[in-house]
Amino acid sequence: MCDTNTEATKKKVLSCIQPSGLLTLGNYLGALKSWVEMQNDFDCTYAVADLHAITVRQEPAKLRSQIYSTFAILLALGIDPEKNTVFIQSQVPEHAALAWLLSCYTQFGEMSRMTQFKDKSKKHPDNINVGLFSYPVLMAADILLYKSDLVPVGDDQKQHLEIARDIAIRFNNIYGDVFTVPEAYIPKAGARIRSLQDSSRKMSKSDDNANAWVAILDGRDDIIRKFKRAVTDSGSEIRIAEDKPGISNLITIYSAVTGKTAAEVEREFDGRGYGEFKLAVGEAVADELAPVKQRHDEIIGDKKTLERLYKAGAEKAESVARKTYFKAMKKVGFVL
Ligand code: AQP
Repeated sequence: MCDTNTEATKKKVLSCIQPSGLLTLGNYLGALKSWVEMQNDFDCTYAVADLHAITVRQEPAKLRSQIYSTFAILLALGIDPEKNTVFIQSQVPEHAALAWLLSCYTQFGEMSRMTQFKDKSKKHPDNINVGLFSYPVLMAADILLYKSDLVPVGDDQKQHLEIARDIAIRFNNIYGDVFTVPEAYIPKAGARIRSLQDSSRKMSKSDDNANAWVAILDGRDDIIRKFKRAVTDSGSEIRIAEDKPGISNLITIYSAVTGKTAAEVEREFDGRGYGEFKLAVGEAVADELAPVKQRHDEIIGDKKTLERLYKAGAEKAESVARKTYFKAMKKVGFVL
């Protein structure tokens, strides 16, 4: 990326991750690895999106531990809390407050078109709550509070970023230049990782089948066992192909972890069987994740430092968020 960037001219990036389960290899390869890289080129704000996580019912003790753990993983990966703003969303009340304001500038019709709401409603038919429906407005608040220029998005989030842009433009058209209109950013690294048990689905931390995903904090034996059990396809050749979604997924993972291209991986395993390949992928993933787990465990073990860091992160975030929120409130006509 551009090395003429100075601190003052660096573009602002906002990215969030939900503590709705144990973070997976999918979260790591698809998002977190590029978060680490982005901190060198951008002014980054990273949040543990715990408010978003309760659109699906969470067990309180588990949620709390997942929030701590997610925050600790960000630090364990090498995201620098001094250089960036790293915080827990619910500790900055302006997120929920701005979301209410923005929801009054969002049309029911445009929200009804969100495909993720339709998908998640099908997944949780007994809990189709209003928060699940208005989730993109909270996401718009997350983005707009920090005057974010860029938001890294995968395919599943493009529609939500569009809504954030539409809301910002609509608000600015009424009240003047209040919000920065964000752009989508497609990070260089960003593999889409599929479930190890059903290659038609993405690897998801909320998947009930624990063999379908690898947690960043899984131990070596568990990781290798899950890869040994991964579904593969008919035939025995190790190559990327549409009719080989299981093996293609494993090649994607192996190449993301080792830095080898898919063609190099195919050559390396030419003539060797699925069993040997699955073991190699498991070992490579275990090697990659082991230091992250070790560092995470150290951070989690030092509660005082952890607390100091997330409180400092929230203060830093709020000092920016408050300004944007008050500006919007004032424009609308509230008494401050
Ligand atoms: N399988 C994946 N492959 C690549 N990237 C992925 N991401 C998630 N799964 C994969 C990326 O991780 C970032 C954070 O995601 P999130 O936690 O905010 O929500 P999500 O996309 O809904 O992730 P999950 O694991 O599927 O969570 P649940 O099961 O709670 O819905 C995003 O950048 C996402 O693209």
